[in-house]
Parts: sequence; C-alpha cells; structure tokens
Amino acid sequence: MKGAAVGAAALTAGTGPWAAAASAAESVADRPADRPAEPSDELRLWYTAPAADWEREALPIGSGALGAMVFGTLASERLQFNEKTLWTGGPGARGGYDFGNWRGPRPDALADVQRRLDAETKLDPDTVAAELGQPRIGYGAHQTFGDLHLDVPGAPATTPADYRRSLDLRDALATVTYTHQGVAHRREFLASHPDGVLAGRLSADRPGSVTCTLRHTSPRTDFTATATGDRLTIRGQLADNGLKFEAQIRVRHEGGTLAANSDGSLTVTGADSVSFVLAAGTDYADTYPDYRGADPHAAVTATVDAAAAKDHPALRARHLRDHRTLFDRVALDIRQTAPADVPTDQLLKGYTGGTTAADRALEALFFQYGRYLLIASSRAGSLPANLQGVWNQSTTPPWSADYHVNINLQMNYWLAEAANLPETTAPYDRFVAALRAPGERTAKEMFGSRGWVVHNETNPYGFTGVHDWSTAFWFPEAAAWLTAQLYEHYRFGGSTDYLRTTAYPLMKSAAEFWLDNLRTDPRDNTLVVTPSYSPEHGDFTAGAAMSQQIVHDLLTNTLEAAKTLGDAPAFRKQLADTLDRLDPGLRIGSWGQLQEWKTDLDGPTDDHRHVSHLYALHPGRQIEPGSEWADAAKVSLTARGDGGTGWSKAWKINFWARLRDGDHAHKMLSEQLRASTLPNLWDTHPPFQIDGNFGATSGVVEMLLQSQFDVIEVLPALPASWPDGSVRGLRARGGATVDVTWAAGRATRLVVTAARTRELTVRSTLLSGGQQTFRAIAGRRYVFG
Ligand code: FUC
Repeated sequence: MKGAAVGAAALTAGTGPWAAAASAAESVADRPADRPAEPSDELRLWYTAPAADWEREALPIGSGALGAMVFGTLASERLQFNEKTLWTGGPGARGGYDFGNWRGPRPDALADVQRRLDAETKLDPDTVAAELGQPRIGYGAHQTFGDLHLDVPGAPATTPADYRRSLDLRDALATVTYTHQGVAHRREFLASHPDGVLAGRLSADRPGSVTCTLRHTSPRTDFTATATGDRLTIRGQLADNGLKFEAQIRVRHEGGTLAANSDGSLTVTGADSVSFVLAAGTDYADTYPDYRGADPHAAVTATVDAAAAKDHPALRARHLRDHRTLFDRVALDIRQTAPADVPTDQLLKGYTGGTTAADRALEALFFQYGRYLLIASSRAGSLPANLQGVWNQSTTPPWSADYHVNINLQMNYWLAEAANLPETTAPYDRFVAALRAPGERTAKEMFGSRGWVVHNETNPYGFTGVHDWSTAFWFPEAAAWLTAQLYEHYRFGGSTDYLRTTAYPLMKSAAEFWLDNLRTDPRDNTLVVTPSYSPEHGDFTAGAAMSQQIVHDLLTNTLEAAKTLGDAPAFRKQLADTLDRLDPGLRIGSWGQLQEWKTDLDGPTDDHRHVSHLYALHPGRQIEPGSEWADAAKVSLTARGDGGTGWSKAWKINFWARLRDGDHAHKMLSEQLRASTLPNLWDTHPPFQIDGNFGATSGVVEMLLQSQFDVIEVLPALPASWPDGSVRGLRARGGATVDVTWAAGRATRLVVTAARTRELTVRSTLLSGGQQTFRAIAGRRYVFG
C-alpha cells in the first residue's frame, strides 16, 4: 500500500535478534531463520594469481591486535605480520621527548601571534611555524614484525590453471587453493580475536603430501629466532626505545615428521596437513608517562599454548562465530550479481560507474569490506585502527602509520555505530582516554590552560605537542573532534553509564580547554579560536570555519551531556553563555559559497582535498538540509569538484548524502572505485590509507539511513542506480536497528527494532504525512508496509 498509513505493530518481544543469534549459533552453519543466506561469492575477494605486491595485491586478515597480509605465493607462502603496539619512539627513545619538549615556543609567542592576527587578519604558515613550531623528535613509527614464510618444496613453478587466492568477508578466512601433479592443495589463514592468534593450515587431498619449512624474516636485526620442539620463538628489544617484543609460533602436524632446525626454523615433512598458531606481543602499555607494562613472554606463551591445545577446526569454529556475530548484522542487497568467472581485480578494472549488476557487486563488496576491515583492525584490547589499520610492512611507513587527528583517525570510526559495529570503538575510546594525561600537560605548558589538547597527529606514546611542518602542525581542535565520536557512541547506544564514566569526562576536559582559550575577536566581539588553521590549507587566521564549527559541536554536545547527567548549573551556564557568544563558523561568501575562513578568501577554482568548512554538514550536525547553509555548502562542494585523494572522495560521499543528493553521492563512490582503489580494494591516497575504505562505507550508510537530527530518516539519498534493493541491520541514533526494502526508488517495507524504550520518529515516504512518531518498547520490532 504505497504511501498509506501503516500502524506500527509490535511483532515480537525479546532481547533482539543479535542476542538470539549469538546464543543459537552453536554451529557456524546455523543461521536464524529470519536471516537470508547470502550469496557468498558476492562477499569474497578472489584472484587467479599470487600477490606480487604487498600494497596492491596481498590480502589482509586481522584480530585487532594482530594483522597479516597473505600473498599466496606458491614456493614460499609469505605472511607479513604486525602487532599493533610495536612502535619506536616515545619518552625514553633515542632523542625522545620527556613531555617537557613542547614547553613550547617562547612564553609570549602565542600571544604575539594572536595580536598579529588581530591586526593583520592573516599570516602565512611559515611565519607561524617559525613562532610556534619546534622539531618533532622521538615520534617513532609503527613497525613490521616481519614475515612468516612457509617454504613449500616441489611447489609448481608456474601458476596452475585452477589457482585461486581469496578472502571471504563473512568467514574472515584467506584461502589459497591449487592442484599440482594431481594433488589438490589448500592453505587457509585466519586471525582469531577470541584466541588472540594468527592461525593457518596447509592440507592436501593425498596423505603425506604436505612438506613445509616455517621461518621468520624481518628487516630488523634486534631479535633472535630460536626453534625447539614444535615452537619457534622470536624475541627482541627495539634498539630505539627498548620496547620488548616477542612472537611464538607452534606447529601441529597430522602424519609425517617435525624437526626444529638450528637456524631457527621448523620443518614438517610428508604430513597429511600442517597447522600453526602465532601469538605476539610487546611490553607496551597505554600509561603515561612511561608507557611500559609486563614483559610479553608470559602472555605470549600462555596465548600460544592455549591455542595450540585446540585443533585447527576448533580454532576456526570459534573464529567464525566471533566474526559472524559482528559481520552478519548488516546485509546489503542492491541487486548485485558477481559474475562467477570474473576475479576481483577484473571486476574493478571493468567497473563502469555503477550501471551493471557486476558494478553493483563491486559496490556492495566495497561497502562490506569497510566493515570487514574495521572488525579486523579494531577490537578491544589493543590500539585503534591506525592510518593503515593494523597492516604495515615497513620500519618507516608513510606518516609513521600513525594517528592523524585532523580527520583521519576520526574518519576510521565514522562507520562504527551506524554500520552496527559499536564494539569496535572500544580501542578508540581507550586511546582517547590515554591522551588525556599528556594532553593536559601540553595544555598547561603550551597554553597555560585547563583541559586537554592534542594537535595534528599523535602516536601511542602521548605525543600531544606540535612540530614544525608549517601546513600540518597546528590543530588544537583535534581533542574536541576526537570526543565527538564518544558522544555519538552515547547517542546510538544510549548508556548513561557510558556517558558518565567514559565520554563526559573527556568532553568536559576538552571543553574546559576551549573555555580558557577562546578569544574575543576585535572585529565583531564574537568568541573565536585563534590562531586557527583550516587543515592543511591557506593562511593562519582567526576563527576559520572548521575551528568554530568543531568548538560549537563540542560545546553543544557537552551542554547536552551536562544536562543529561545533571552537572553543576554554573558550568552549564558557562557553556550556554559561551555558545551564545561563539562565532558559529557559518558564513556565506561573495559567490554563494560557505566560507572556509571568516573573511571571504575562498577561491572558486580551489580544489583542495580537505573540505574542512563543511564539518558542520558532516560529521557535524549544524547544517540542516534545505537551509541556506546547505545551499552554500553545496556551492562550496561543487566548486571543490569530484577529485581528491581517496579519503577526500570518501568524505564527499558523506557530504552529498547529507545534502540529500544520492546520485552525486554515488558518483563520488564510483570516482573512488575508479581512481582511488587498489586491486585488493584498499583505498589509496596514494599510498594506501585505510580511512578512505572506512569513509566510503560510512558514506553508503548515509545514503540509506540518517539520524543526526534524532529523526530516523529512511533512504535519504538513494541513488537512481540502486532502484530496487534492501538493507538489513543499520543502526540509528536513539537505539534502533533498521531494515528497509525498496522498489522503484521508494521504501516498501520498514522494520524498526527498538533497543531502548523511548519515543522514536521515523521519516519515510512509506508513512502517511511522511513521518510517524511512536513510543517504542525495547526489544520489539515495528513493521511498516
Ligand atoms: C592528512 C591529509 C593528508 C594525509 C595525512 C595522513 O594530513 O591531509 O592528505 O592523509 O593526513
């Protein structure tokens, strides 16, 4: 009944489908009856040749703390692997900082720059960096742990015709299969979060035909590798900062013999199958100021021994249950059909911009790949996903494979709540919480103020100061931006306890920093951030749009939270008064654009990749669709164009979706696939940078469901190229899970599952008047259409 009023009917009361799924999933083959089987080929990356190139071709698996890149090389399988905390730098590193390093510039340098900006309105970045910057020392970089090689003597010299290398996103399994001399060989690799190990198995369909040598190599020299019994131990200490690291590998074999070699390798000969488990760790701890915990030996030994006590099928079953509990929550059907004979690199090459069912298969795969990658690189118990997730083959990776916080780390988590993976934010929360102590020290020493601060980028060792790269060093707004995700976690999940204990203390401290640091702009008496630098672009000014919008967002969220939690009226009043006087960072310029700076400096031909002044549109919620600001944002976005680096294109998907232009959002998705995606579907800046993958998945969600204004908006930006389809399991703020089916571009069925008892407002063309508000009961499903 198109457009007719359909009463919200509670169908089932219960604890929600995912709780039921988790307890019912005794066997991995089990699937609750209301969950359709998904065509698994559509959720698989596959190739017909081994990977030659780490960045472009190898396939990622990860458990959050551990990651590996699988090459599928015939004669010597290569698993490049990582442990997330293996970082050089930090206090105690050679030339490392002692948290006094950024006592900063001359005590009056900041005030000088502020005075000059009052008088001159802008200053070039080099001038400001000469005043406020200082060399960055002891920053460090994420390190590869090395490669585990599995040498297979007698492997075919050329790639067999039936060779297949694949990554199944539902199973989180990387497999390699081929037939050689009549024997079918299979390799399977996984990264298990519940068991904390990388695990693999080599098998064949003829008994006795698996022989292989396991050995470890690394570009580092500060370790020893020893083999005893079925165990290979790699142990060392980073020369740079003394961080201790250890990995242990244990091998099992069915049939054949095992030998430990004096060169630190293990050889299995003539087995029916060989399996291994690998655990790794360091003595890193996220505790200021020393950042060291227990020697990793005991934990690595316990983990690897516990995993080695299980056989591979048992590890695999536990891994599948864990992964699918998260992954299976969301299914996207845009009438995609993956042609059975077209490998993923060819699917990408043949992509025509979304006009065919094969194109849609790539788009749906890319969407789910973002979810897969977040599960693989962000689980509780380690650091959050860095610029490369958890995958890094180098000792000097691009940008140190660090945590850039002038957009990149934040973008990594844009999908987490709405794409139904809220558990993946646990490491992010912990990381942000750990920045507070060093960030308060930096606020005190550099700014003489309360609160905490962090600038353009950071590392696991509390680097919260500045350096002197003039166009990318000054960004004290980063702390405020980082806390926005914490408040989103509350808005989606609704736990007041989480708000009180985790989010609010960090938000409040970030707000205190700005209460102390906003200055009165002599031009108009408003409160502004100064000096202010719109990320990586233009001159230093006072009150650039993004600075103002971020602070506006922070103070708005903090005031809301303070009311919810009943914080002191005097503090609430201070927040409200400050918001009243704050320049909101929204201004329309001479050519109808949303201004990037407080004075009208925007060039209509400027195509810079950062579109910072649209923060208020996304990820913020200051600009409502249909407003004059939205029109101005559209002018700016149109002028910036459809180019940019991978993450920039991904951001533009989100922007266009928020502007309710599904076709342009889809255009940006197709630009990203066409120009900024590698054959293994990693996003490329270039080089590989994972934020673009995460940002694109977030953008697709924004096309299908939005809730930033506390109204559940169904199909707000559906593109013409997805006329029919369905999506299951997206989350909305207010604690609801939404399934939508649509046909000919209009919703035909809507299921809202309430996680909390509260009033919900749903907007959809399916509802009479376009909108319905009802009191939802926790655990019930409300079906429309
Ligand atoms: C920001 C971007 C760069 C790059 C870097 C890691 O500084 O401006 O393009 O993505 O982060």
